[in-house]
Amino acid sequence: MASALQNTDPEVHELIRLETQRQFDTLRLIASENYTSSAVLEASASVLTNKYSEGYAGKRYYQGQQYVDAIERLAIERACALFGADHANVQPYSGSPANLAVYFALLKPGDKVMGLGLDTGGHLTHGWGVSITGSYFTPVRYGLDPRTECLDYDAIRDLAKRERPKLLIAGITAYPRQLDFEAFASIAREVDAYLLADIAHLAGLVAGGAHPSPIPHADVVSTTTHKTLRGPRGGMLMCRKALRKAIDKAVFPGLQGGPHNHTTAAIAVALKEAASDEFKTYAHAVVANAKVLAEGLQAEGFRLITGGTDNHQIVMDVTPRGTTGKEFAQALELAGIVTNYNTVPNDPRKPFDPSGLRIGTAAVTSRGMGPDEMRRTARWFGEALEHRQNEEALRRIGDDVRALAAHFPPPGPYVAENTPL
Ligand code: DSN
Repeated sequence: MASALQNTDPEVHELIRLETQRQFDTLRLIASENYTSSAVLEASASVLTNKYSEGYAGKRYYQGQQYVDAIERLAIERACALFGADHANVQPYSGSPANLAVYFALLKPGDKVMGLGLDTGGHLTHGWGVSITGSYFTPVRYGLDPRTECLDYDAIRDLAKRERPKLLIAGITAYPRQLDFEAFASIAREVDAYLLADIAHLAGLVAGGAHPSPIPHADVVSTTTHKTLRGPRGGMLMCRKALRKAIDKAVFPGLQGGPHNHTTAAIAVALKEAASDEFKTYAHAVVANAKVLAEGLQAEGFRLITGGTDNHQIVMDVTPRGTTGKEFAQALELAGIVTNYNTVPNDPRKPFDPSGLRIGTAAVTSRGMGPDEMRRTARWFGEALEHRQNEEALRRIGDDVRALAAHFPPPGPYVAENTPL
């Protein structure tokens, strides 16, 4: 029987069907992507999308909140319990608005913010020039040790003492090593700055005990909910009790209107899932898979930034192999392996055609893939490099990738016989 969507809008239905198939057939190695559970998707696609709820539980500007209040309270309680936080705000629409709310809560325009440069693995909202955070505030950027390509906490401390930022940000989008939140906190204390830990990439690893937690160290923690945490597209802030009012006020009414209640419900479900023993096993498997994949890629002759990984990410410079990030990412996609091209530290090339690739193991681990599949994947990278200008050979690799993927159905509305929806 045709679905409501199929009847109303066969065009959109067909595009979603094709995307579902693509997600099933390919190895999704984009470090910020994942597969949510069917339960998360169900909450996200619920009638909660029909409700307006400006305000917070118990203090809304619209009537009819008895169930929405309960849902938002559940999400907050689960976030606080899972991460050990004093307070959580689950309303930010995503990671960028969450970070902007922190700026609005703690800073005045023009104040100094110090974060990792986008070109060395930070985020746009950590004070990069094209972002509002780099134009309405005064950015100071720390980088990486040129020799190890790792964070150099002594250099960060020296810079912070010279520049005296009001906000220090510990956060990454393309950096394959653990963050030392304790070291960041001691630097922030020394210069009397607030510490924001942006764990958008790391939240699932933190929740599952596969990465140290920033909670005892940071004044505010921001995150998205859809990367390693495996929830819906959304954002979340956690903070010390003393900042609760300022953070809540900055999210609403400071920056946003009505919260997306369907997303809040889906976040609540994801947080329940993330509190399970199964999720702890998952988080550790994500890191273990990244390490095996990194070793395999090195065996294939690829140069990895920092020489390896201890989170879910691998960043590699492919220019020593005679290609560029963009050319290789396009070749890999023909071979059924989906990544994103990325700058490498001190990249002489432009961001739209950089020297590197960023890959991550959160999504393939959600499919139940393990070390054997990671070793196989590393060999496919080597084969795709060799045949990068041979579309037919790349598509043949794609057939093998699809055959492997069929044995690992992801969570969500996919079925093993490869006929989703
Ligand atoms: N776009 C996200 C990522 O891919 O890391 C960060 O916002």
